Amino acid sequence: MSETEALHTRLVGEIEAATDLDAIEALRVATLGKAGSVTGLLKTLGGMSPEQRQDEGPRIHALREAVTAAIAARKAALEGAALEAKLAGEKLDMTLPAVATPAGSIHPVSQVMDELAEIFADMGFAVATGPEIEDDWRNFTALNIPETHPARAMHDTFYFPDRDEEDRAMLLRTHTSPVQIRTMMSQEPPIRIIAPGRVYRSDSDATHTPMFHQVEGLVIDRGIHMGHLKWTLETFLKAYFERDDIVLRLRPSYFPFTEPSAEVDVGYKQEKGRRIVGGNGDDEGHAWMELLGSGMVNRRVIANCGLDPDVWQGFAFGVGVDRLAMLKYGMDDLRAFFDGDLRWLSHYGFGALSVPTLSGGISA
Ligand code: 2NL
Repeated sequence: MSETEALHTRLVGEIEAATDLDAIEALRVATLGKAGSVTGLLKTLGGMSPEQRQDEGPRIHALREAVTAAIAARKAALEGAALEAKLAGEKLDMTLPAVATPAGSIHPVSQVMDELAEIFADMGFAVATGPEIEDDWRNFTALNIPETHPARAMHDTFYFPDRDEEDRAMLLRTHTSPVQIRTMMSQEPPIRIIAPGRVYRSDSDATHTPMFHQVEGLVIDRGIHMGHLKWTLETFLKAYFERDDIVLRLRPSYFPFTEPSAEVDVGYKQEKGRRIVGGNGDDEGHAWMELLGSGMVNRRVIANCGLDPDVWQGFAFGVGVDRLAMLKYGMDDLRAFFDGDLRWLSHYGFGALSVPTLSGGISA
């Protein structure tokens, strides 16, 4: 047996006997490393006579291949064993009952969004979602918000430094309207959707956070008018505030994406320093509070989405989810919504298993 063959037998034996990954790595360095024994043997080939090389060359190359393969095989075996041991140690039977009561709770914003989905589902609305990173065409242009509109200014909108593949400016959506634009462009009317989600505006004080939650609603069909809008909002608010004496007042307003536009006020009264929604705002002790923006979808918006505004009409509305939550559940500071304070969450949070249903109670 040649020296090379003896080395071959010894090295493969040592590799197969290695018991951990550190030992394997040490053997790799000692054999195939820059100053390794196998590397050293390969270097001797250059100084050999052609006959010697023809004789010794295949043996040395076979040695290198065998050592490489043995190291890979032993390494894989050791890694597999380590993973098996780790998995065995971490084994958890998910079918066993919980040993502790879940400590988490449903955030009021999530609860209210679940309530809204349930209420609108009963009126035939689907929930639509879309990306929070949008382009300025879907967020502004399609909605008939002109280039010079103040909402477009850097001051209100978070822009990204880069443009997208279509060379449109990228931004954090300032409202969920682009979700409705996407729906109108991809779905045949009739359309009945609500679009709840996070929106972003460069604004921060006691009543404004740079991220907040909005829900918008959109109906597109033939012959839609403001009567449908008012009935829908009235039915929604009665279900949401869980009382029948909700009185609405529509005031003429202006939004670029609706024409005509109406601001929707709701009657309320002050009780123990807190606003209670309900009753007629013109009655003794009652007042009106602005709650929603709404209107008939502007013909130009319908046309921008590739639909014929002579065939399809619709209404739309938008309302702040955080504000809806505060009004119903009595919080007075918006900023506390996003502090992650466990005391606040355990006080205002909802049980993870209490799902809002119209039959079982919307805020059960
Ligand atoms: C507000 C205003 C509003 C809409 C949102 C909308 C969406 C499309 C087309 C037309 Cl795609 N309109 N959304 C309409 C009116 C008002 O929100 O003050 N929200 C708190």
